[in-house]
Amino acid sequence: MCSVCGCGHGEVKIDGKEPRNHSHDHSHDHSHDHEGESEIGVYSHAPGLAQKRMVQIEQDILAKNNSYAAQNSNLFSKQGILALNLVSSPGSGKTSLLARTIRELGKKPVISVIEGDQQTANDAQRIRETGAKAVQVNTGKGCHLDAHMIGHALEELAPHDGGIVFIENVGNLVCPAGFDLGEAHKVVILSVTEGEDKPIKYPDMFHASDLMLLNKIDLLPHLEFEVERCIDYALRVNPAIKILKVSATSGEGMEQWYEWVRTAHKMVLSGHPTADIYSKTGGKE
Ligand SMILES: Nc1nc2c(ncn2[C@@H]2O[C@H](COP(=O)(O)OP(=O)(O)O)[C@@H](O)[C@H]2O)c(=O)[nH]1
Ligand SMILES: [Mg+2]
Ligand SMILES: [Zn+2]
Ligand SMILES: [Zn+2]
Repeated sequence: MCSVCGCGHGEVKIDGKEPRNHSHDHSHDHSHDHEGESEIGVYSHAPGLAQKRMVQIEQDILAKNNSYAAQNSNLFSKQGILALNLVSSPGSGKTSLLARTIRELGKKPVISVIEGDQQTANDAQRIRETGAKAVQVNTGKGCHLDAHMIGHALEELAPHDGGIVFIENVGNLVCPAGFDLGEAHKVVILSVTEGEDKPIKYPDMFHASDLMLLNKIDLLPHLEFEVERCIDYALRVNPAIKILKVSATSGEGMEQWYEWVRTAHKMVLSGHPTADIYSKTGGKE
């Protein structure tokens, strides 16, 4: 849980600018108390802060986040949009995987992307090179995206009805697990260069995700990475998690991922609840 990440609202930038409508006449009608939120960031760093007060602050942050997440989720369901929240540690291949996915899934459904990073607009630029619309959210010192930032990013993105919105979270396997962005599913990407014990080191993230993509499998011949052990660890923390082995570089296994995305998209379009559609087939391939 992240109440000490210093996510001050003054620092958040959407495509390099202050979020639009920050005179508080938001088109998405979340009730705002930005000053209060910034204060929380400051208070949380105060030495000697009582444990009880910390817990209260965390609960307040999450309650506020959940109400923004509900608004995002309503917007997605009203527009028939599948929203997927991609989470991982830095460098596991999220942007590479997204760029390939956009190129190979084709023009329909229309895909657009919200890119989260502390600094730089590099990833949004990489996505735009595929022809897809992308908005960059820079979180400054903040180490996760929250639902409020996503609300503002959606104002800029104006996603297509019936489309897919991919959200690339800040590279961090800890606090993004606790922040619902209004997405249908969290998808955790773990690359084989990171070690097979990540699921038990960061169980909250693997527990919160419906799908795990084990990426960079093209490198397996060069590594001592035990795939089966990694899968066992993931299933230990989340018996319902679906696991696919992929390589964003070679393309191996990517078709299964596209199939998963297409099925999730169909579920949204047909108005079915999407939360546990894969649990029936969960587990190993
Ligand atoms: N060998 C290999 N390298 C990959 C693969 N996917 C990504 N990479 C490389 O891993 C590095 C980080 O990738 P990037 O997409 O920026 O990761 P992100 O930080 O999660 O967005 C880059 O050098 C990519 O070329 C893969 O499947 N196989
Ligand atoms: Mg990236
Ligand atoms: Zn706002
Ligand atoms: Zn954080």
